[in-house]
Amino acid sequence: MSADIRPEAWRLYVVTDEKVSRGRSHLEVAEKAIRGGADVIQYRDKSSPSGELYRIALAMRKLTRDAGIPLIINDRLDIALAVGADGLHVGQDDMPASVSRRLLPPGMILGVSTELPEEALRAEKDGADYIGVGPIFEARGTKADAGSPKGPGMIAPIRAVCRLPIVAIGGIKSGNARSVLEAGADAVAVISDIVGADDIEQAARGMKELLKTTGGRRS
Ligand code: TZP
Ligand code: MG
Repeated sequence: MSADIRPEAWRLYVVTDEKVSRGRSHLEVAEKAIRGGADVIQYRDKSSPSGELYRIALAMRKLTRDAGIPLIINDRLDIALAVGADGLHVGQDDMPASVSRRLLPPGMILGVSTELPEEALRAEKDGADYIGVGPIFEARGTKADAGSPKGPGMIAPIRAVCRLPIVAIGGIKSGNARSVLEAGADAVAVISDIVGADDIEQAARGMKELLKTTGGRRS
């Protein structure tokens, strides 16, 4: 039986980032995170030239397909299409979600980063399949332009207007992940706490266990 790759089934969403991976490649990070139980991998690469992005994304595609895990590409619709990724994730300053939706083949997942209820509402109208909500906690090390953290309390007003799965992001660690699910998120997206850990696999496994035993909206 093939794995359920829909956003509704996600709990642990790991986003790759070579700035905090201490010399480990996107591929190595993803491989270890998957072994530790990541439900979905986002390839997020703000620095490689397009040819390199394509080659890495292709390798990530093979890795995630073999593992039965969905692959989401950050920002780059062309790369997502070129490697047959499962989805694309865009922010408020990227190609508009409505345009991305129109260009993506049916069935491809579209995720949109939001901070405000109006943005979440708009993302849902534009055809998003899930929304990223954050920054919940401090995230400047991995997102230079991250707004100030708003705390888990930012989730409820978004939950109230939007039925899409919510993936909370920004400074999420094992010590605060529970509060995020309890505030109404369906899943957590993590960069530093897993990608920057001494033992990536173990960090992912610890977070996954914790999420499994925390009552969120869908438990
Ligand atoms: N969007 C909002 S915060 C953030 C992104 C991509 C970075 C989250 O990284 P970390 O290290 O898990 O705080
Ligand atoms: Mg973006």
